[in-house]
Amino acid sequence: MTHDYTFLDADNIAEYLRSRPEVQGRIDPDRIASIREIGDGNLNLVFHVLDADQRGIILKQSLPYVRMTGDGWPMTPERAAREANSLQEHFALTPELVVEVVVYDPERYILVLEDLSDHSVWRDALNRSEQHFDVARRLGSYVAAVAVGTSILGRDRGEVAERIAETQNPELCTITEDLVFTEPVFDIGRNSVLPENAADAAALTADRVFAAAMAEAKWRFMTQAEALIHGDLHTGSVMVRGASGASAESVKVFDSEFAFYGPVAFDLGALFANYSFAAARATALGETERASWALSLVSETWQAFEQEFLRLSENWHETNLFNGDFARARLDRIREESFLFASAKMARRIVGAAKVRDIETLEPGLRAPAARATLASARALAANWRGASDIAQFSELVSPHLLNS
Ligand code: SR1
Ligand code: MG
Repeated sequence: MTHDYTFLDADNIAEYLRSRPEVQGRIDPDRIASIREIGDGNLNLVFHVLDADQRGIILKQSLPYVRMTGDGWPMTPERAAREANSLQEHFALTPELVVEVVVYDPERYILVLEDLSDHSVWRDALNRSEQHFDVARRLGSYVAAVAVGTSILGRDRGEVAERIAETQNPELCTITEDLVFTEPVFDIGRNSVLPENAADAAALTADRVFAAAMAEAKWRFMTQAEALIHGDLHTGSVMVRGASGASAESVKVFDSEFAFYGPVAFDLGALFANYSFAAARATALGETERASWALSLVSETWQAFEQEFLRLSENWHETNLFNGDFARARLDRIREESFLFASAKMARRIVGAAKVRDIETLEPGLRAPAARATLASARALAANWRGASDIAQFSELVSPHLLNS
């Protein structure tokens, strides 16, 4: 396959930086000391570049295919524009919680990002059994800021109409529609589980309640253009800085190439599912207290989301019809949808094509029970998401599976 733009590599990065005046003052392209490829996601190239004064920068480039599978799965590199655009909009709303885009290069699909190499990917920190406090709270307020600040609740309706048109992201949304909603129910040949989990996967496939829930989730994902959501807000899309056992010094959301105008609850559900993976892993490793802590993050994020959403509702765009009662009714709907989307996100990471290291790096004797517990949790949420009126119900539904009692 031929491509009409040059991919970044260690031999051409200095020259590239020299060609970008926007990076002057942030890094010296004539004194590059190190270049490391640090991309560990499913899609892109990511480089960390340091100069001789230890000043750094991140370069992220979209490939015209899915990195996870190679060039047999073509994918629009325009996703980099979606990411740059959404990061900039989210940064304007909550600069302390979103990575800064230094410059976006639409010809080579490159984002130059602030250097966060003193941070860890939160998933990696969790997988090292670390505990960074107050991250979940800050993520709840980030989701609320986006929910209001990019929607007709916080912006002029004409501007929102323009943004909905500008931020269409059908190729990436199709990945989600296939991998997250359809394929956990209908395997098209990309699914896999350990032999020990074959019966669990078969039970999921046979579960008509789960299938009906995934149909509803997919429909809502495809039709509810509420806000410019992140679209892939798992713990691998969050960086944290600071010592384990203390409040995080810094929390930064990144990697929003799946952003589009969609349901706010999709981002919350992604977080809740990933907290559940952390709990399943901790339980597998015998870390009982840490497992409970991981699951408690669901309430921490939700309460912060709710509090910030209600605070913003006092002064949002229209407070006549969209009054306090309306805000609370929205929260009721978002809560139950977050359970629904969490169910989808949990099942897809166990049976589907793109898995998570939380579970995958457990040795098979521990992995199979953790995967089984996660699937059972996904099915419990799918059977009970409607009318979920209290965030504590999330834990009540999944604790019997994810925690050792
Ligand atoms: C082909 S991309 C697979 C997955 O990686 C991303 O993180 C998204 O979750 C996507 O579904
Ligand atoms: Mg990603």
